[in-house]
Amino acid sequence: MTGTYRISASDIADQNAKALPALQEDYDALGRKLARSGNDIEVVTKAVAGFGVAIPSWGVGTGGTRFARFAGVGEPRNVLDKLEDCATIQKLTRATPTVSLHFPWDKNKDVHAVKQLGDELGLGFDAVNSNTFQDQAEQKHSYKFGSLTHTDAATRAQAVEHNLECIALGKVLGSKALTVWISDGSNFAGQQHFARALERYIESMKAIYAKLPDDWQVFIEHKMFEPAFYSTVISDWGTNYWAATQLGDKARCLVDLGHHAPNTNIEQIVARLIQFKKLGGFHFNDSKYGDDDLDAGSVNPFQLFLVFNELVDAADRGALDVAPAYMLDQSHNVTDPVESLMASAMELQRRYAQACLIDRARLEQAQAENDALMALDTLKAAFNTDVAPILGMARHRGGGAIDPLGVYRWSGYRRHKANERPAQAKQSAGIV
Ligand code: LRH
Ligand code: MN
Repeated sequence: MTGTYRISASDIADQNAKALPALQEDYDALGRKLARSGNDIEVVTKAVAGFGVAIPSWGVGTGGTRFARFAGVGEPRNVLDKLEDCATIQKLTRATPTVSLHFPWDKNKDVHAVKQLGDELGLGFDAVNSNTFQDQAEQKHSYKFGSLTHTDAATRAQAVEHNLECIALGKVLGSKALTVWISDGSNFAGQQHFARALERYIESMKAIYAKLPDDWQVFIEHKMFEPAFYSTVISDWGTNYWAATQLGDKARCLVDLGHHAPNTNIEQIVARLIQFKKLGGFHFNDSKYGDDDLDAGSVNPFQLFLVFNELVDAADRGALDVAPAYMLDQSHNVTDPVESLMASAMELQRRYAQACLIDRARLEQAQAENDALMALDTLKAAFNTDVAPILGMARHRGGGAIDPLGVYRWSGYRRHKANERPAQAKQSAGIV
């Protein structure tokens, strides 16, 4: 797109040249330290270089809550602007090669133009997300009382039709999965019949599943509450798992970390879904209270590390039948979304790299001998290892920035976008 500022490869190379000597020194020192415990730093660096997480298109603009959304400067105006920002995150971190779009938020008059820009920017498209939790202007039937589980058959059919449209858009983009999160539920006891609502859900999902291309998956996303505040139809991993078994092999469970009660043992849910061969993927974020959609690892980094411990353990045991889809799902209300998404992608890499450093023989022995202290100490030894040199070297070798945040701020990217993208008048509320 003419007149669009992009950070250049030579900008990154120039900045890296200054940072490389220190990085190399730290990398060599860490390599010697890890070698003493039998770890080859190059193995972990390669693993990190191969790690990718999808950017949520809806996370690139400033987010908000029901109370307010305080737009920043240079906000993306449409899906094409969003792709430019996603490409900047990938260019600097080399950790986010794909984007997950949300329809109709990312509707564009020509989806082929979206695909073309994605190709030009070297971005792929991960799962597409349907949206039957809001009413669109021209919509015939309202989703106020539900969508795929609505008591009215015409409303359910409309919701099914929307999901089929998302699949059609995804096929053009090269996506291989549809994520279905529905807000269906109730606010009062007695308002909804629990069993009948779930039966209607399965009936609707079967209609969507029947039209899923052979090489696609459908991810079912559970959530404890919000916007429904008494009951939610797909409220927990158990219901999610059962629904996925009712649909078939292409249906798998998506774990959004913020969709559980505080202090839920999410890593155990992950271990179960892996064991039951129904883990489909993740929406990574963090939370302290509800579905806060905060930056991954910003509240409970140890939990994030423990989730990756389950994933690496399963991969080592050959128990991961399908590679899970890694996606971020965050709302950036008070930070520059590009900075938060870069930090979050690198945080995932950090916890993954640390999980790769766990001495699994030592852990297994401690578990066999019920040596609880040694078991935790073995995990903490990896969690407390500063793997920043590994992440920096993986980025540098991949053509990314050794210091993404530093280069991003040095480039004045946001200022350039403020000039290119006139501020949109309306102050609104809501997550996007
Ligand atoms: C629901 C959710 C879902 C998206 C939405 C933006 O809370 O996590 O994944 O559709 O956020
Ligand atoms: Mn989510």
